[in-house]
Amino acid sequence: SMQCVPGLVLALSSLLGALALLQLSLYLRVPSRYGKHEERLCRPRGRLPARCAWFLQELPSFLVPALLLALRSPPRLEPLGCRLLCCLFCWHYFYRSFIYPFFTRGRPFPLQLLFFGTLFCIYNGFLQGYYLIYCAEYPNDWCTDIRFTSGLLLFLLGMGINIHSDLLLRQLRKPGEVIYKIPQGGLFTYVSGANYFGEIVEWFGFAIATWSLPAFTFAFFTLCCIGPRAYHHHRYYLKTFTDYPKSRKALIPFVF
Ligand code: NDX
Repeated sequence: SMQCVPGLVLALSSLLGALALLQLSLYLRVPSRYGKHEERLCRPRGRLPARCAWFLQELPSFLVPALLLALRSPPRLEPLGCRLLCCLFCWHYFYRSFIYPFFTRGRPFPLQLLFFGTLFCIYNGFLQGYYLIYCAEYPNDWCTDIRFTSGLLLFLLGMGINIHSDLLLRQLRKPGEVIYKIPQGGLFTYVSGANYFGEIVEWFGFAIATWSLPAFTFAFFTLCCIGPRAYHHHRYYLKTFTDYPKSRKALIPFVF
């Protein structure tokens, strides 16, 4: 049966960190080509409806850690912290693969990015799940540690902001519509990338709660992946809408 190989965790985390830097260098200047940044010329054959694409792409990040948690023998019952943290991760990806896609009104998603996105979700789902189920060691009172409690609070706050902002974006369109409007309400009052801000807070909260290399590396990856995207969304809005609110920032309220 599977065991903890610390070198594997280190290697997979390092590669994830390297991918994060690669993303940063790729996407600071040009945005990743999906949603509002997709080239208009793209052939419709190279795309899948947003609903299927987000479901397929995000599902492995739910399934892989859930299976690792369920199938570990002997089952890991102690400490409670490990299972709780693994469940938090699965909970987010349950939302992202079973609830978010069902309601999305997004444009069809490019197959090529879907392929890489799926690979990424398998990779990261394995890394986070494997670490928490097979490697992590927490004292039995981890659930009352300030890192666990403050991290959990940030995670929940970020998830709340993320889900609320996803909802506000969705309500900008009637079913079947594919136009872009100025997002209003919630944290969109302050930033163009409110959903991204929530997601970043969420994963840094998760990193603090797990206090682990894989989770901090994933939070950093998220920052490098959707941070630049928030900046490109912001520029797109400024270019497209002359009446775009001048005080709104790209990603971090009042700052940037
Ligand atoms: N999926 C994370 N990299 C990504 C897919 C793309 O979960 O090759 C990472 C995730 C993947 C990426 C994933 C990993 C890296 C990849 C990348 C593609 C290339 C890259 C594979 C897996 C890569 C290397 C080099 C390392 C190999 O029509 P539409 O779609 O624009 O409609 C949108 C709508 N909307 C509006 N409607 C009306 N008016 C407006 N003004 C509107 N603005 C937006 O709202 C959508 O239907 C919806 C949301 O749009 P948008 O653009 O704000 O968010 P989106 O980027 O689609 O993300 C959706 C949610 C969001 O909550 C975000 O936080 C979360 O997913 N997310 C997204 C990306 C990554 C991620 C989280 C993470 O890293 N944790």
